Amino acid sequence: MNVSSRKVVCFIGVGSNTGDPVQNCLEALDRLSAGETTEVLRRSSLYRTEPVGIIDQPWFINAVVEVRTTLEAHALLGVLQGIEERMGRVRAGKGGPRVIDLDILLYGERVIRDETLCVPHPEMHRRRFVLVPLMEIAPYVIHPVYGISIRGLLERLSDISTVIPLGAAATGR
Ligand code: PH2
Ligand code: MG
Ligand code: MG
Repeated sequence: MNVSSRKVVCFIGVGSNTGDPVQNCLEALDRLSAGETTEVLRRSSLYRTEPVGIIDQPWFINAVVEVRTTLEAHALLGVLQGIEERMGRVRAGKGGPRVIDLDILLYGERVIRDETLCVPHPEMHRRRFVLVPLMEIAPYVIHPVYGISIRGLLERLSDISTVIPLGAAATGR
């Protein structure tokens, strides 16, 4: 196979807690599906989640999506940041309210640590709002740093913040 056409399966975290967070997440998913370089394979349910970190902010809607891409990891990050910008994201303080947040959780089995990108996402194994949706679509995927499945990470998790699946009726899909 030609190296340039090799595809990598990735998992992307989707989150929003301003405006209409359900619509914002669905719009981001539509934009990812429409992209020529990203093919959406599966998506989790949407979840209503208690804020983690800065707790004095609105609850989030979170989801995780499995994507196959021809893009190299930094190029994928650029595509995600482009979607965030076009959806009106303004880069305010770290961890505060946002119209849309698209994070690369896993990029195949690659481990990347540089100034612009940390993959696997450095917080993913600690966050219930990531692991619960990921468990829904990828329970057996192994975290390439810890060598533990998503199911295993969730069993060991100490984060007890609330994560509630939204009924299918609420999302209209
Ligand atoms: N994102 C954060 C900080 N805290 N809490 C929840 N529930 N969901 C998020 O997506 C989230 C958060 C920073 O990216
Ligand atoms: Mg984030
Ligand atoms: Mg982010």
